[in-house]
Amino acid sequence: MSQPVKVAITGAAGQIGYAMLFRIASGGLFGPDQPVKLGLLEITPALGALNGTLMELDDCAFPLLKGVTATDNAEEAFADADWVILVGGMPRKEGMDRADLIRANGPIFTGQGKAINAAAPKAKVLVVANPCNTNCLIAMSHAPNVPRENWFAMTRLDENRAKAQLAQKAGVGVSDVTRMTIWGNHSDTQYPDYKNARIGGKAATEVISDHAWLGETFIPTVAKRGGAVIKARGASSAASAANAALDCVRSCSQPTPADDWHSVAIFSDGNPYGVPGGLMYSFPIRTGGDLSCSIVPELAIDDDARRRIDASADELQKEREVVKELLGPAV
Ligand code: NAX
Repeated sequence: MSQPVKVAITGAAGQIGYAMLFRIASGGLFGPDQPVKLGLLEITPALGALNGTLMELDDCAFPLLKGVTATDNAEEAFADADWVILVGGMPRKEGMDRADLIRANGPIFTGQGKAINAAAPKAKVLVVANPCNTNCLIAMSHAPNVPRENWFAMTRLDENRAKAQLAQKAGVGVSDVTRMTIWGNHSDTQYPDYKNARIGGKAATEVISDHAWLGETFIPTVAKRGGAVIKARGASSAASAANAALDCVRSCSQPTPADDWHSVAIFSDGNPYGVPGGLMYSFPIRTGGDLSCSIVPELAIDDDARRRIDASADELQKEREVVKELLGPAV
């Protein structure tokens, strides 16, 4: 058996953490032959709850799980991690707008960026905690030793939601939907790009003849799906978010199948689509044979798409402005 892969997770006692840990420990992330170690970070008051989760991990007797560290010390949790998944944060409370949430959560990512820089400079990092694009920018800015290519913010849940909507509308299985891009921010301004998506190898716009649905219903359904789940379930999307995080890490850790791509936010400097630099922006991404991620170039962008791509970039620039005092030297 190979050496264990270490995955560090923050907010490990939260809803998404709970939905994620057991799947990673059972081989659901790296496969049935890859041992894993976990580094779990929580705030001090949540360590008791995290201890209960540890007891359950013990009680699963997972053969692949070769060690768990549970702590309120970030450097200890991150030490020598191969992947760090930043899930922990403060949820939006009643009366808080997006800027309040950004200001409340920003400082967490200053400290965690520094801790990754010190304890796990070779790690790849996926930020899930919202606002995930801007939190990722803050953490990255405090980690000059960690290559910029190693930083990702999650839009995979949006991609998966978009694929499911298109598949249901077309009456096909989700694996028939490929080339699904989420452009921009993990927020209502995201652009789920059905115009470049394919269904069974054909343009989605050819397979789905109801263009009014594509233009008017599909995009807001995907963008507002999180709110719809909260309304129906009385709690936020935890299992599907955990699943998306695993999908995202996997897609960034293995070559992308020919003729497809995946969506994840990366640092926007030098992108081929005219998105301003200095942002964590979601693009169509292919992971190459050397496991580096690159933006799929030369996709058709019409005026409507351009407007949407720019609107999401504008929102991210405003978020960057809100946190400018929290940004470190690495951006
Ligand atoms: P929970 O409130 O259940 O869990 C968050 C956990 O983070 C708590 O256990 C809390 O103690 C811990 N925490 C708080 N501050 C911390 C710190 N400084 N260090 C370590 N841990 C800390 O939320 P949950 O439902 O698990 O959601 C977690 C985050 O994911 C939220 O920010 C949420 O908005 C975000 N989401 C992101 C999604 C995405 O697609 N990018 C979708 C799902 C989700 O909304």
